[in-house]
Amino acid sequence: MNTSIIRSFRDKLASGPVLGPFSKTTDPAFAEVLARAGFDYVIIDLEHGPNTIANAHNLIRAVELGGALPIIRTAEGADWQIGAVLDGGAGGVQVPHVSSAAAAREMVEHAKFSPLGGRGVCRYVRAADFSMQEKSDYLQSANEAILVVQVEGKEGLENLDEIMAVEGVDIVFIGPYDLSQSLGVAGEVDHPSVVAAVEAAVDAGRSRGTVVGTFVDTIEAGRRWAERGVRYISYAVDVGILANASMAAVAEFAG
Ligand code: 3PY
Ligand code: MG
Repeated sequence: MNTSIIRSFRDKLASGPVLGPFSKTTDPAFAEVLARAGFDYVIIDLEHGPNTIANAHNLIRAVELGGALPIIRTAEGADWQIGAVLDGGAGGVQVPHVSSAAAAREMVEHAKFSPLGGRGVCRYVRAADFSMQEKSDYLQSANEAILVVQVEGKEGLENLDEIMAVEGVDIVFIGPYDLSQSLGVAGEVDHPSVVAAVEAAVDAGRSRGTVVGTFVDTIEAGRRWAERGVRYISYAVDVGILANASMAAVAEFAG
């Protein structure tokens, strides 16, 4: 775990916006490219995509090497992955499908050491420099890792205020795709009901002082949401960025 990257990320997040892609590739070279390109963070995705805990540890190393914050999105219902990736040195975890304050509190319990939570303690892990870090320093600084909870369904929206109030949650991320499905307009992330839900979350975040995040497929949408007050912008997915650049090259060559 690289505390200086976490601290500079927190500093930038305080005024925002921060920008980062999801990554579904398995080769650390791709994760390193994203980080070196200047994104503030990279989300290594264990919810969708082929990555495992073992190669997530190497992807975390690669993102750190490129100077960005490595965040891992855990798979739905796989709360055990939270401690496993933090042990690997993740600078943050992002948990999908959180729909109540009780569920958000449970994630804090998994992600934080005492007094904030009850994360399983082991210092023979990469995050503690394999036991070379001073014990109390490790147990304290480990709690600086970022916790993002994804609210992406009707029930979560109903409980948004209570979820935002949970101590230990740094960012409440609205997942527009799952939300669009939950609102009966699957895939229509620009549908007025989805847009209104994200706007309401931004307003709730502003009045509570909670950072709100969301996903966008385009930079244009990212700028729009940033202007509206979203401070954690997740822009696209590495394979999609590669697909767009590849198709554009083919089209340009064809003339
Ligand atoms: C969603 O939109 O549902 C996400 O989880 C982010 O892409
Ligand atoms: Mg989702």
